[in-house]
Amino acid sequence: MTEQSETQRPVHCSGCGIKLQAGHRDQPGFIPEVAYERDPVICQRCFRIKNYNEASSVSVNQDEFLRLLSSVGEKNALVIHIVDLFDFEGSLISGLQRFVGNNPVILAVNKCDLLPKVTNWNKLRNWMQQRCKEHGLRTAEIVLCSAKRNQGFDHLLEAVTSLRGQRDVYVVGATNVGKSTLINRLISDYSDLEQELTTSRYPGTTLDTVRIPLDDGHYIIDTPGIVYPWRYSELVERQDLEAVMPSNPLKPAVYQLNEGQTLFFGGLGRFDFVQGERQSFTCFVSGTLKIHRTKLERADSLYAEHRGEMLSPPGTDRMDKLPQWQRHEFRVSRGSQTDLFISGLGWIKVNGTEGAVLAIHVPRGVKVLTRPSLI
Ligand SMILES: Nc1nc2c(ncn2[C@@H]2O[C@H](COP(=O)(O)OP(=O)(O)OP(=O)(O)O)[C@@H](O)[C@H]2O)c(=O)[nH]1
Ligand SMILES: [Mg+2]
Repeated sequence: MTEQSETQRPVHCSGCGIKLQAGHRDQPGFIPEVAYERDPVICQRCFRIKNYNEASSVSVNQDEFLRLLSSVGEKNALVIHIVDLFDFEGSLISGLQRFVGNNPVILAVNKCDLLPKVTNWNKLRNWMQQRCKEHGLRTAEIVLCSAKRNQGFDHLLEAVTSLRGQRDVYVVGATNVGKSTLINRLISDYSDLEQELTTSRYPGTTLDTVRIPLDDGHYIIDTPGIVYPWRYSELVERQDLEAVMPSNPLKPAVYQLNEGQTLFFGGLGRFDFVQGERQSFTCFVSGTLKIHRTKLERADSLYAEHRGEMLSPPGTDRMDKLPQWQRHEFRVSRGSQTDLFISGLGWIKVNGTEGAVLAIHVPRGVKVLTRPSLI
């Protein structure tokens, strides 16, 4: 350590990027005086997340974040855009191209460990390419990876090395997609840096940009996640997050249904097979979420009677915090393989038969769409 750095205190938390302050215990960035002695220097919130897995939410100013994103376009930068494979359409930054200008973009599709082991990865990559094209996103490379299980990192590093040149690397994405986990993985496996970014299973962990120096004088930059209100993970209370976000590989649940049957996903959503020939539907949702089958004609009364109890989560004390349900109706064409996608909750794979009519009920505001089947 140099003499100068011994007397100079860090200004920002090395875990989450927030500006440090020792004056107000109840405000973001608080650090007790004595904790400045520790190495690395982190705020009290990060200390608690790291040591006690404690949740504490702070809202990040979204305007500031959009300003940061816009400024990337004016810099000479390599952009790694991380999306969550489980919530692809919910976590993709639409319009990213507008922000990044001519800078190259690597799309890192994270949490691949959540898909069944038998997945056809080449097909998946083509699928991603198609979706990027539809969203007008030009990618220099698409990498399928898992920051948690250390998969796909050789490919990612190769892409970063060949595209970086004399550039800083910006890591951007929605909240909770694994930006900080992925950077930690990169710096622990491929450099001697001791720094560790704070990660947690709750969205909104990183609060400001964190600049991590690389060997050549450039930086890799972690950023706070963008809050997209249409993702179920932003909507549910923390106690219910586990039920929506899978932590183990998805086990597809197949249901043979006749028309006039309904599936409830706990008390979080509902799927109606309104009309069509008997067929199978495959549900890809967190294994901790109970699926309950009933008759469509009974569904409304069942929900009214049992929400918060048999149909939970959310429990009785939390269900009124979610917006009213809205019904979305879909028709799928014959022979098509379609997913009914619910942002942050999962999807239902449908093999289209003539004239099938389907409906999804979820709280107003949650993004629901159809897409060609992911797998
Ligand atoms: N299953 C799985 N979970 C992951 C993976 N990568 C990260 N996670 C989990 O996702 C959660 C969020 O990770 P973070 O690294 O904090 O995400 P972030 O994008 O930095 O989040 P913010 O700072 O809130 O924007 C944590 O619970 C991680 O363990 C992965 O590859 N697979
Ligand atoms: Mg983070």
